[in-house]
Amino acid sequence: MAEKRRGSWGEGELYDALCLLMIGACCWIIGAQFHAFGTLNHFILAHGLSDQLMLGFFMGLAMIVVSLRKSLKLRLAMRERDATAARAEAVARHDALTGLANRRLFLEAVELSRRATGAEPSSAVLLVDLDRFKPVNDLYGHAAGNAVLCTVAERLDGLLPARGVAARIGGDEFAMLVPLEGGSEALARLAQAVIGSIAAPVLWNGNALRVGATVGIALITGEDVDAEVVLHAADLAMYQGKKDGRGTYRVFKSAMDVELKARAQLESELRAAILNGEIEPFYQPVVSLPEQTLIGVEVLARWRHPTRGLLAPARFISIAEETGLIADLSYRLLRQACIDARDWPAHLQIALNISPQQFQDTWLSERILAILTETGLAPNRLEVEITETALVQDLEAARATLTSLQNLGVRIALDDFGTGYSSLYHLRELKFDKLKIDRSYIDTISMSEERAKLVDAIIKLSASLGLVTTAEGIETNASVDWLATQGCDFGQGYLFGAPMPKSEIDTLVSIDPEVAKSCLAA
Ligand code: G
Ligand code: G
Ligand code: MN
Repeated sequence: MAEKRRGSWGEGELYDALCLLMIGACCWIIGAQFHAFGTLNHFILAHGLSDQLMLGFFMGLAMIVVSLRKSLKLRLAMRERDATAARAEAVARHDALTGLANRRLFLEAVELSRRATGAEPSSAVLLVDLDRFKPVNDLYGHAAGNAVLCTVAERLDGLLPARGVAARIGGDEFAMLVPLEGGSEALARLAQAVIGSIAAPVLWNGNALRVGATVGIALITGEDVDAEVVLHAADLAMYQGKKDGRGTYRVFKSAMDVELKARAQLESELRAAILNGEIEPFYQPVVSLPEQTLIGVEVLARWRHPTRGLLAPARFISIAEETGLIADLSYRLLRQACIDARDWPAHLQIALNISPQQFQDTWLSERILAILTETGLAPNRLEVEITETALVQDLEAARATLTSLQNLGVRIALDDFGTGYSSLYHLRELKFDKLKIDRSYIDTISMSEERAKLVDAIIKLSASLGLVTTAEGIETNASVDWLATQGCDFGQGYLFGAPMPKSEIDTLVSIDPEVAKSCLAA
């Protein structure tokens, strides 16, 4: 299309040409009027030039100017087109925000490197995933997030060895392609330097923004099928690093692939299991102290897997959390627990564990209320257990969610107390109803005087804030007696009963309280 147009007259060009021809003709008329051609005839030429010839000469001159102009314009247009194409190409292969290579260009570079590699790896890919980037974006806004990304890009670029490529391959995901010149030690040093440099705060509008990085490394070998495979391997290694506690680096090992496939399998099974009702509530007795009478239960998820048997939450809760299935799982569990609890004496309470992800949902209390209304369970029979991880993201949002739940009459327990990192801070800032002392403290009461003093201090602290206290993981008569003496209000643990299915807890609640007490202690 463009080729065809180049040779023919464009719009306006014909008009330009006619104008120039007119100007040529005018020059001739003026020249003839003033006898300018006579002088020319006299000096240059022996024979007289006819007027017609002079007219032809001026018209021809005009035509030459026309075609010169046209070719000049064409050349300019072509140059501009090439520049635009080059610019478009650069844009398509670079990240607009940071100016680093984008995923496409990076994959091309990895592919080139892979093809040039023999049996021994000669280069490596470092996948750099930012930790805690989302809170920066959420708390300070996108401009702050962008500032962090640009700074990270600069720092990576600064660490890049000669002939390396740095790229931004996703929202908060960066990658480096580096030659393996200094061996695995140099690679480890580079990974460490990347983690260290990204951990340094980014100054933005007077704020020190802090993110971290987890690095996954994959060596490029000739055996890799293509660049995507290399990147996937680095991704698996990075994922392992996140699991091992962030701010670290891991080098890909083929075992990771096996583990990840097993996890993907479990994930798809879990999806179906939730829909099929394979996740069922187990109930662990909670007793009052010092009477040791049953006052309620904690709801604990169990997966009745068709082939693998009864699975503990440690096997599937984290998967449910990472895949967003946790809310569905949890609400189904709550609905079942509410239905089960309707058969029990009305003073028995149920305690439900809520994940940090669910706590981010601003409709949490509405959803819980809907289930209570639907099943007819009184809100004051429900207790929600949250861990401190649920509170660190956004304190104001947490406060609003806590308050709206408490306004329904639902009580809030702070679970696993003593394992978080800012327990006192959250106790001061937010209003809870109960504090559950983590099992690890109760285990060690009998070990030393210091441990006992610590548990005693937690009980006193809780009382002074107007909260009641539950001790988790009670296994011996000695610890229950000691806890009761210190003023601990409630107890939970194998001494009173392990988590059990509905049929067993039904039996326990249906018998006479005094008999039940001896059953619990047995
Ligand atoms: O029952 P067990 O001790 O294996 O439970 C281990 C952990 O799993 C407990 O600390 C508990 O907090 C968690 N857990 C059990 N059920 C649920 C649930 O329904 N939702 C969430 N978020 N966590 C649960
Ligand atoms: O963190 P959370 O309170 O949700 O943990 C409860 C879990 O602790 C239950 O799933 C149960 O398997 C486990 N548990 C309950 N009682 C005891 C106990 O007495 N000793 C030990 N070791 N674990 C217990
Ligand atoms: Mn709990």
